[in-house]
Amino acid sequence: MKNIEKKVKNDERLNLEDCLKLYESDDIIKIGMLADFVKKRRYGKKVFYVYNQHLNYTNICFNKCLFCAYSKDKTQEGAYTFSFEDIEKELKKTKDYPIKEYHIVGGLNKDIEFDYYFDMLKLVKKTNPEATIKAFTAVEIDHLSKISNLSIDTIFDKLKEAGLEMMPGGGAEILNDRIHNKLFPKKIGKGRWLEIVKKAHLKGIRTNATMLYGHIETKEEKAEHLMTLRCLQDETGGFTAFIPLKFHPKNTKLSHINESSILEDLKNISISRLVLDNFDHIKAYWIMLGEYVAQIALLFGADDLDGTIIEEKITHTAGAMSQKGLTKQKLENLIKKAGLIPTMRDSFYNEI
Ligand code: V47
Ligand code: SF4
Repeated sequence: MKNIEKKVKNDERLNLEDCLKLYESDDIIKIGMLADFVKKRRYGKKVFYVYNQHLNYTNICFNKCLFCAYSKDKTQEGAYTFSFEDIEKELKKTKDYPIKEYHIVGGLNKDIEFDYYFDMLKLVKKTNPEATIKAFTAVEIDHLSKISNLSIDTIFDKLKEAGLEMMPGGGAEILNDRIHNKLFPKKIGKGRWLEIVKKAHLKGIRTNATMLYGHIETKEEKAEHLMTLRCLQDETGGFTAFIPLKFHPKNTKLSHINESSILEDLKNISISRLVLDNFDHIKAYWIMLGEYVAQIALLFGADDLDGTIIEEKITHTAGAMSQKGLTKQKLENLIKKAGLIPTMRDSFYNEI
């Protein structure tokens, strides 16, 4: 730990061995203090949040990831796909709010054609040109390429034309073949996820990156995941934020697994801040962590709380106890009550 502390204070890069040592250590207070030191060195007391809205256009998905409670077959009760009228209705709900970002993701539904994706983005952009469209994970981009027979590069060109400006970080899960084979064999794995994200970066589309933790992964696999992302970031510089995602087991095929502890949640935030030295932002995603753990995470290395969300569906079908959305006031209060300064941002972390 002494050696790691020295490296952190001197702004030196931690290696794989250091990362494993951090995961093996029980000294959460020390790890948290170091991560908070790095966060404060960059941002002082500032904490970012965004006025955003999530739109989950369909929950029909054929991938059947074992950790997912959200996806349904099309004949199952509760299966839905938004018509454009439905999307307009969702957008109308927030017409009086200063939405700065739409986060748009959904399942892989065989009945939706490429034009739907294209026209959906155009509709959203036309309705609110002020907001950034952050849409589709690498998983959806791979699917779009398959159903349209277009190359990934062409898909990006077309989606950019329709209004796509950024991509969320989902679908990475744990970038590891063992986990891929066990938990999401039908979905794209490490190689394809990295290939698509790299292509996005080369097209000038910034993306986030995530890590789904708290299921069957080992410390070594988490460390490998962080190193892989750091390596791609060295190459492209196209990642904006990293978001550790806490696994929620309820209503999934992994419901026998106990939820991660708060200490583990904080450790994942802190270690990602310390190891991902080339990522500007570490997000404490309050939807999955819960409002109050997310608030504590702001003192353990996170500099961002994500946003207002309005209505979250994916984690709430898996038993999340947090609210489905928060007002600007509530987000600001969470930050202020931690002794920090709320800073409203756009998708690219420009202060508003
Ligand atoms: O890829 C699915 C995860 C992800 C469960 O980029 C689950 O700003 C927990 O990527 N328990 C989608 N997690 C969410 C996502 C995201 C969220 C917020 C912000 C951003 C961003 C990205 O949700 C999926 C998967 O890893 N997920 N099921 C579950 N039961
Ligand atoms: Fe489908 Fe995404 Fe759920 Fe996997 S996590 S089953 S890809 S909706």
